[in-house]
Amino acid sequence: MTPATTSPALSDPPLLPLAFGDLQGCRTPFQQLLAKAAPPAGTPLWFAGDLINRGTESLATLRDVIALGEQAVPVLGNHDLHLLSVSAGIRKSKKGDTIDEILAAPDSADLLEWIRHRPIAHFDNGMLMVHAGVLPQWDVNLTLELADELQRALRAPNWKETLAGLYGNEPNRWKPGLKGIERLRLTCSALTRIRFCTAEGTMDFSSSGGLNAAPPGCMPWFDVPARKTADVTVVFGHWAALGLILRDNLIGLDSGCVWGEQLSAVRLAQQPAERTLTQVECENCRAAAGGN
Ligand SMILES: [Mn+2]
Repeated sequence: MTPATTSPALSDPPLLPLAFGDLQGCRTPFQQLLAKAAPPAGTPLWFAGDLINRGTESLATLRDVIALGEQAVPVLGNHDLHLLSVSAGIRKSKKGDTIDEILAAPDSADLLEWIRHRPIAHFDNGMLMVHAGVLPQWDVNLTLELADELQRALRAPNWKETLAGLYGNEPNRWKPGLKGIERLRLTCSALTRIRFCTAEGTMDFSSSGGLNAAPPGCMPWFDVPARKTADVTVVFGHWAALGLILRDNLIGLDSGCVWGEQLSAVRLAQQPAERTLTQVECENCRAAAGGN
């Protein structure tokens, strides 16, 4: 006879993160989506980058995310880096940008400091989040190592010099021997800008369209055969023209909120069947005509 057992006080399972697509300053859809998804208190809220720009409420959106404290886990996107570059005098503001209100805020320096110290990649429980994508030769460990190099460079005293050196399309292909600013630029291009590349992982930035707009010889970065991050689930944003994409090992979250489409959030269960999608429609959140 087995001794009677009382159920041990099982600790509650860890809360599954809820991952959001690119907010881009669309505060009302964000608040609506958060209310609709109604995650349990303390749920980690992941953000796939580009918290700000193009939408009408960049400053308030940024403040909302910062107010979440450690509950918020954002990675840096190209628009977030663009804001830092404009603030540092490295780049000029573009038509359609909605970052002036952040730059003009009384606590602008604190806001920019917070952005500059966000990670470039985040990995937990088999989920790898980056803003745009990864190169096929990179496994999770190498991706995190390269992201760490880049985020440390952006936190160093000479961060402006680094940031100024991150712009440009070359090198467009990974080589283990890459060093210095070229290595950082390649890392930044892949993690925050990539959409299409060749089977060999050579990035092509000429198209921001959907699957039917691949440059000759190119495919989406995630469809490269034998991609070394295929053994985890990659969570990303950035590619509004692609729209929401849900595969067992791939979660593309930019469903074009700022373009009047939807804002999406996915509960990041390990088992694909247990993942849940919540969406809200987005209207009138884009500030003015501008590029992507
Ligand atoms: Mn982006």
